[in-house]
Amino acid sequence: MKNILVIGATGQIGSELTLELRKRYGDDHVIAGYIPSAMPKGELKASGPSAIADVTDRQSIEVVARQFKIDTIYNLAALLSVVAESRPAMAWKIGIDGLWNVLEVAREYGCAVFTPSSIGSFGETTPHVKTPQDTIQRPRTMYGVTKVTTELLSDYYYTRYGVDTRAVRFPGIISNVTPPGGGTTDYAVDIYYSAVKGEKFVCPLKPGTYMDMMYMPDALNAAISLMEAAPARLKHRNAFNIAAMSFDPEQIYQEIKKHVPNFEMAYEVDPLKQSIADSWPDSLDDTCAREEWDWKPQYDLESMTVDMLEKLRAKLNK
Ligand code: VAH
Repeated sequence: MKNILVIGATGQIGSELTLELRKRYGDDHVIAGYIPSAMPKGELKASGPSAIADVTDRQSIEVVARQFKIDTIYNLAALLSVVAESRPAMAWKIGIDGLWNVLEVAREYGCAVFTPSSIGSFGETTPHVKTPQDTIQRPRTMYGVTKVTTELLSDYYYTRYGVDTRAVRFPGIISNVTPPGGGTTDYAVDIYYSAVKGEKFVCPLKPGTYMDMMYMPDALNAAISLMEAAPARLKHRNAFNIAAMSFDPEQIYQEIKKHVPNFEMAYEVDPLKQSIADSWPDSLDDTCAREEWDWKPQYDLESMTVDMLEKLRAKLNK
């Protein structure tokens, strides 16, 4: 039976991942790791155990690993791309000094580790369309620098010490539960909230800005399926390209308008977000994930939009 620690369990991915892992492995087998400034609340708090696990404090992770006999760590502690540009030192401290602590504890206690990378690990010189699994990665954002370093350090711990590290390169993730915080792709979540509230949406990215996106249920399934995959099949480890859909602001706007005919959108380009988005791929080639661990998304823009609007209407009507 697995005993799992989710570091960053109160974040956008962590909060839903923790609940999904509890469904699959049992509430008591999944520890919600948190920091005092972001305590678990609601269902996350009520559905299972939680403990302080500050990725920048190695001892706090070690105590949890020992106390709960942890054998798998999902490390989701990170600053996202826009915030990381304003706090580069903190982004490195959490992303890399934190990762070092996680990998050292994993080495000592025999834990498998999932630390996601991102399409943000690619840069201007990466082929933008159908970005290959193995290609140039020269990002110019601090977020991207931490994600490429995450991939290299995680692979190092696998090849040098045999630590079972695995990861995916997440695209922009769209969720109806926990709002995103400080990302370039946040617009693709905010637009649904504006539509449901009957507000005009002001888009920070210009038309034609294509990025890979994914609905949260697919993102959670990718992380868990990869960690359950037979190790012998994996030719890659850190990190797999995964893809579900690629769209620009105009396409997601038109898809929502099918359900909210009077929905309006205007453009007010945010230069930092635009420059980051322009440096990222338009679409990824995820053949390796499909071949090595049977990755397959369930949602596309049409089905995600139906579900997002339905879930947000229900949530906002409560
Ligand atoms: C961001 N949502 O925008 C995150 C993610 C690929 C996008 O890394 O920074």
